[in-house]
Amino acid sequence: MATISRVYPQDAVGSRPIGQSPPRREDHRLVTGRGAFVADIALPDALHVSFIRSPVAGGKIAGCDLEAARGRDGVVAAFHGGHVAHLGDLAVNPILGPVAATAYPVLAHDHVLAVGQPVAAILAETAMAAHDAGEMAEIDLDDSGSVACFTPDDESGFSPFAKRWRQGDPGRAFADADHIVEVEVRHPRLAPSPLENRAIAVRYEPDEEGLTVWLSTQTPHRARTELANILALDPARVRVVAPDVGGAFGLKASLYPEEVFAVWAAFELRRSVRWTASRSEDLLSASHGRGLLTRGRLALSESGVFLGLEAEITAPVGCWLTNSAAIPAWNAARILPGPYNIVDFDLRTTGIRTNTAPVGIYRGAGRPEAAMLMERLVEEAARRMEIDPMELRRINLVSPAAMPCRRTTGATLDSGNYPEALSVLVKSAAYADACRARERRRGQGEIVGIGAGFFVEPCGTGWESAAVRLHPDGTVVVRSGGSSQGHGRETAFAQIAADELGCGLERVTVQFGDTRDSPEGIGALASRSTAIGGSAVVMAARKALEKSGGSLTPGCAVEASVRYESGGEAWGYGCYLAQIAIDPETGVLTVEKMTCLDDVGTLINPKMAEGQIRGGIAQGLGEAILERLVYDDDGQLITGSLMDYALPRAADMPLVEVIHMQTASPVNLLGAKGVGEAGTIGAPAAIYNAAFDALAPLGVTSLPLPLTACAIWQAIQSSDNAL
Ligand code: SMO
Repeated sequence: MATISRVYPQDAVGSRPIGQSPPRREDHRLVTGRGAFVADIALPDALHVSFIRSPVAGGKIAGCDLEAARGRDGVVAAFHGGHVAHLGDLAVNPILGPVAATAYPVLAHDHVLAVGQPVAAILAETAMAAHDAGEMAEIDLDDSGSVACFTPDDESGFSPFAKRWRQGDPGRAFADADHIVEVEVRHPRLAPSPLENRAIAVRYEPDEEGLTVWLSTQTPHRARTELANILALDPARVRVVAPDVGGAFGLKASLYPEEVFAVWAAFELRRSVRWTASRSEDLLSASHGRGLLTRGRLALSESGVFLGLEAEITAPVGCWLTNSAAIPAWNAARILPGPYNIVDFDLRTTGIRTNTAPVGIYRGAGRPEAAMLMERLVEEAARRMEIDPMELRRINLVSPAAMPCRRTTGATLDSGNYPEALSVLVKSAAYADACRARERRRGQGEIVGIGAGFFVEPCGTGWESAAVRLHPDGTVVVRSGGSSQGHGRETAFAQIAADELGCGLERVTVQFGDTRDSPEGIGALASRSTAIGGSAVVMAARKALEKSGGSLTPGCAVEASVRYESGGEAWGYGCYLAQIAIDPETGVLTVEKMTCLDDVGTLINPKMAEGQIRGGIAQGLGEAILERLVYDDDGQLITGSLMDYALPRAADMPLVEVIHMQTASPVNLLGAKGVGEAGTIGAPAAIYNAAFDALAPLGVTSLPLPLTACAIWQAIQSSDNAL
């Protein structure tokens, strides 16, 4: 369905390159089949890897016989855990403090921890030969007596990290409260599902005894550093190239054991090696998202003022810890109480090791969970107290005068006008009319609901690098330490550089993603690319222009390289309104319309921002009504293909209306905030709230996620006022 897009206030767009919506310069190449993804990299003579994976969720490896596999036609080598047991561990970001028990072998050694864990690997001349030979491998697994934990509330779960933040006096807030509401949310475990599966191609470089690694990754420099560490190689001998990346959504932020193996094998065999995951392999062993269990209590005064918040977040991390394993648990807690003015709070967050695929960051990475919990509390309180939920939000939002708003969690809301955003949304969505229409339709027997999600989107701290070179012929080359996961960095960085230099867009070429040619950098994650990566481009352009005496056509090439350090975290925010209808006969939920107000700070390219919002809404809609990875009681993944795991399709999308507001962030040079995750944060909360609103007249008080037809139908049948 169509998208309506407007900028508020309307005169906010000028004629500079920033703020325009030139078409994405990468698109023609990509939609005409001229993209170069990892699988397109030609490596004649490369060996193909096939992994043999654990069929059980726990157990001792009693034997591993690869002789028969080695004897097959085309097979060059076969390895088991013992061959790679000496390799170093994958690094874990200690954002919640030191992480306990992170060890994870590249190939299982001694025991297995989850279904799908790689146990052995075959290398052959073709992918088919490697796969077929894998069938001959004899792995003897003794799974008697193994104890497994699959869900975050499993008592047997081991906790690798935990944290608690208190501010003010939450005990007193709850003692003084006139109303207390409680909410529990079980977030379905999700498959990030980028279009392009994980893929790696490694070329052994005999001259320098080095490796060139084409990797579908969001973080090429980190991958290079980690690979060098794990293999005990000089980083100068490892070059990582992220070519076109077909989506990532957090799944490609961390390095995987399969990828480490491919690189090790190339070095060991002194031959090129490649591996492309199948969709089922990704569903089984790439990192999952969400799966958290969140509980919250909100204390309110007689008039609806929020007095205090308690929250308990439990996050499954899976059988091994990805680099970003602690991020969802961190974000889901530290973002609370989101856009609301609550001084007294007590927030606890805990990671739980589970015998499943790893759970890591997935577009939103804790932000959707925080927004969902907070917004469910808000609308539950509104229903209980019979206050309009928008009015309840209005009286509790942090005011612009209170910014920057610092919290003991380390979060600092930098800027924005939340109350104005709410009022713009209420007007744009014709909220009062929508409420009247809802009553009218209810009178005619329809099940319809309206729900909102007000959210914040922190978009990263730290640094990014950039280099800008001015050529005598007036052309400009921008090199960024950031990278692209398909989200239009070539276009946005070109606009930013052209704007700063005062030149035409067509003069600017943008390069990134190659550790040999790009300055050391962070990458494409955490909604940080524009705010931090873009500000680095501004700074480098300014410096280059200074160096050239202000001339865009210097006598010789002039280059400036910078490492830009962000002055803090920029917080995007928005409010989404979902209007839904439920078929009383079947329970099928239809999102009829989604109205979105987003403040992403300075808008670089409104069309691309809208694309991010729309794509995020599609994924958020999947999270709310369709998607769930399911393990059975033995730890078998029973949603192992896209026949069993329901991704949203074009026909599931509602009419989307996007309204852009722009409050420049004071913490970076561009005044930009993130937008990459907005849709995945606002949409699920709004849809879930709308479902409760729709079903409240029937007496439904609890609804599982996702809101499948089956789940809703059952809720209707078991409600007090069943039809
Ligand atoms: S979930 Mo993101 O790629 O930081």
